[in-house]
Amino acid sequence: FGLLIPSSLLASKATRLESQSYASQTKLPIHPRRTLRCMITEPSQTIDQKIDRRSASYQPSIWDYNYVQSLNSKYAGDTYVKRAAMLKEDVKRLLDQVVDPLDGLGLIDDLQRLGVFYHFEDEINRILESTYNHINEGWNTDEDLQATSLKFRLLRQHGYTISEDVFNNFKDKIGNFKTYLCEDVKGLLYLYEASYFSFEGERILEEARDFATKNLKKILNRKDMIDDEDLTMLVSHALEVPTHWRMQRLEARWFIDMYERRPNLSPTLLLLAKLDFNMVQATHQEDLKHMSRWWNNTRLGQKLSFARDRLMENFLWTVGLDFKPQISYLRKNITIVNSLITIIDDVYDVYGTLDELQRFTNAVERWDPSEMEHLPAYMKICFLALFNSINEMGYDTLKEQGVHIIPYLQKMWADLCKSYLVEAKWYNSRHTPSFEEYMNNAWISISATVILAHAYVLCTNPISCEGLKCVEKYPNLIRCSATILRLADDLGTSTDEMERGDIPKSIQCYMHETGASEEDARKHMKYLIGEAWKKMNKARVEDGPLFSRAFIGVAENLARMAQCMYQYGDGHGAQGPETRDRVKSLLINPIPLEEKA
Ligand code: LA6
Ligand code: MN
Ligand code: MN
Ligand code: MN
Ligand code: MN
Repeated sequence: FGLLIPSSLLASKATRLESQSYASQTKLPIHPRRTLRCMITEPSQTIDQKIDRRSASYQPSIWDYNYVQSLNSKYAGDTYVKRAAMLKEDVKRLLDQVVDPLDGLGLIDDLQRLGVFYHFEDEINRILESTYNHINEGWNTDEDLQATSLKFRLLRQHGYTISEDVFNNFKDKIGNFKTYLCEDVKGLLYLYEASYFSFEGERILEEARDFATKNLKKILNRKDMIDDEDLTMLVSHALEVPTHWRMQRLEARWFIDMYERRPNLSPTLLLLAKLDFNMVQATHQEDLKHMSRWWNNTRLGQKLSFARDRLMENFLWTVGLDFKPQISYLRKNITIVNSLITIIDDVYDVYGTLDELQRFTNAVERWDPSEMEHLPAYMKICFLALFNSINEMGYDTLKEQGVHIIPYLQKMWADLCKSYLVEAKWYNSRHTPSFEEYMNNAWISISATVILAHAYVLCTNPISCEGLKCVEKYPNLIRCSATILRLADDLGTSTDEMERGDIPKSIQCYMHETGASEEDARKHMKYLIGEAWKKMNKARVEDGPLFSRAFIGVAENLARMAQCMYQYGDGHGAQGPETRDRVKSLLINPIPLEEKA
């Protein structure tokens, strides 16, 4: 079977084949092995009745199709484009007028948190460049903790080389942070945020994080030390999750409200942030509506009633991966990838028998639709949806760039299915792996490798052979992102998974191996997430030359989105109030704006 045929063609070819053999049944001798019955999809009940299958009792989607289609933001289209362009010019002027470099860095920090930084990349780079050049002439040792921390954080974030030694200025003779700093709330807050940019083994930043965390917690508990309500909110928000780990769009939505409370705010910047948020949201709504029609058309939601019907959540992940309006193409395709992952994961974890799963894995490894004859009806539709969707993405890339990526994407899916099968075998043999044995498989079975491989080809032009080879070897950037997704998912979902019947996950394997309590095991997983972040901080600099900034951002954002989705439990599957509210504030409700005529 040719691999380069777009799915529209494949689909019609398949139906034609089927109807031809159906019509020929009476006239021609049937091939002895390939009987007609294999070609016709059997009603699924005939198999279901015989086999005792697990159920995850997933609820139907709470997001009504017609409701999603009715979303209609007034910020769509060109109406507000001129207005926003004028505001952007005003903000550029603000950036150009900056005299004190520290003011410039403060402004960059605000632009990032407000979610409008992507309009000012040149201006931001210029300010950072000049800050960096100044540093090389010698660090100003009179600078306070807030200034040093901000400088350090922004420079590291943007890939400049800067040593943790800059914080030595704040230590006394025996190497402790100076006592007066314990009451410098802003300094501690900025030190805390900076410490999350550390690499493995950086002792000073490790101490800095402990020192800042401990003292900020103390301050929050003592009302006499902090009478500024806004600062209190900023501190408790940071202690909950540091900015570096937060999903950008949610952070923007939260920070716009915080910024509005600031006494010396720039009204221009505030207005731009609100308007831009609403305009970006309008683009997201269009993407969402498009993908909701796609999902509805596949009818996978109805046909695989045992699986999670979670188009909205699958789309929300993609907003976390990259929110920028111009990359709808990536969001749409990754929504397809996520939807396929979500149902195929349920096939392996919940519904399929070991024998069926073996066959499905085999079909994906061979990437051959003729293997479908060995699959039960529910798997046929699953396989063909996967096969057609991935081939169609491959066709697009071939069309646009002349690069043939299907074998490479197919390998990622085969690796994923093989890792799913390993878990299914463990389940069937009641095997409890060691923590290491579990993780060696689980960082693949969480599907980050598949998501990121697709993201790589979707956001890279031109795609290079070296780049593809590098992704295929799963560099640290991808490994760390995958590890964080796995551990965060286990923290959020394993309680339910144990209840419905699943293999022991990271927490349970660790408890089994070490005798730790569940509480301690969970603490350990959170610690490992922190360590993976440190590795990723390094990887994004080291893998930098091979990958675009856009792709590095997606890999980091996948980790952020994982920590967001599983912050309060299973935000992906369970449809709890947190995800619902997040969907509403990010995708449904615009920020109220008082309009001037
Ligand atoms: C989580 O389900 C799930 F579906 C994923 C594959 C995680 C991320 C997926 C995206 C972005 P579950 P398991 C679609 O907790 O079985 O069932 O690996 O995953 O623990
Ligand atoms: Mn699962
Ligand atoms: Mn699974
Ligand atoms: Mn065969
Ligand atoms: Mn899980």
